[in-house]
Amino acid sequence: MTRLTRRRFLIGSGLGAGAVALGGCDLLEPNEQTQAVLRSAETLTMKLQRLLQGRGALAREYLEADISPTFRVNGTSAPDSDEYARLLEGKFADWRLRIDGLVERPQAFSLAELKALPARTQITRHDCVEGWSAIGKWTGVPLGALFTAVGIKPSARYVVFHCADELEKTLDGSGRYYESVDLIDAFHPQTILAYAMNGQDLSVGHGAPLRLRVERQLGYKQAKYLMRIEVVDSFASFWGGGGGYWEDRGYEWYAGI
Ligand SMILES: Nc1nc2c(c(=O)[nH]1)N[C@H]1C(S)=C(S)[C@@H](COP(=O)(O)O)O[C@H]1N2
Ligand SMILES: [Mo]
Repeated sequence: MTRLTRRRFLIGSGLGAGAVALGGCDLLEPNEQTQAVLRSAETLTMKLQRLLQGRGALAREYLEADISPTFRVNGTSAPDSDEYARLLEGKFADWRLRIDGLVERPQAFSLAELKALPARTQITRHDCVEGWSAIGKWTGVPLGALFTAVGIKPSARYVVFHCADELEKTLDGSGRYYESVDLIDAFHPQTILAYAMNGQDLSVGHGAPLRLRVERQLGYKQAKYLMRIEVVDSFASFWGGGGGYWEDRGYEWYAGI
């Protein structure tokens, strides 16, 4: 009888738990190599789980009374393209958020369509690397819900946010603002595409008509003036390859806080 069938026999024969346990112990052949592998796998699982749980944890949320009376406008304060001027003029009725790349059903959402979806409101602290912070209330659509609607392909790994503004004027367009996050942040419950701030439509300064809020990361990840969301398996081919405007200029891609 092989060891495996003997164990099956013991379990299947209706013997008491003690007998099964004893049989189980009996069967364990101390093999140092196997045990080392099991131990290292366990350590890896634990580390990964801690890492993932850490990444999944919520950012602190504040009370209405904590909202900062003033919230700085930083970086671009108004995209200066003709296209943006036209969209603003039309109160963004012609603006569309395109979602494409590695998705099953590429789609373009109007602002009205986004506002009709279930919303989330959160009061959080924005921390800019330049050394200032402000607490604001953000309302928008959870990014994960949009991805559930368009369907993410199995090869998807990152989400690239394309913005309307050029922060640096360059001939090749490399000064256009963009950002990216991985799928853990994309599906984080506090990752929203915000169309309102402190209970009002997003102002031009703060990123009208739509901006990203990814609350476990620093200010430069909070891309304003969203035009297009592209799901990709790598961001290496975008501009400097760093995954964002500031990343291409030396900042960290994962700007955790
Ligand atoms: N499109 C775009 N998004 C952007 C920026 C920018 O210049 N353009 N600046 C970033 C930086 S550094 C910060 S701190 C915040 C500022 O957001 P606020 O203007 O609403 O304060 O937006 C981020 N997102
Ligand atoms: Mo910033």
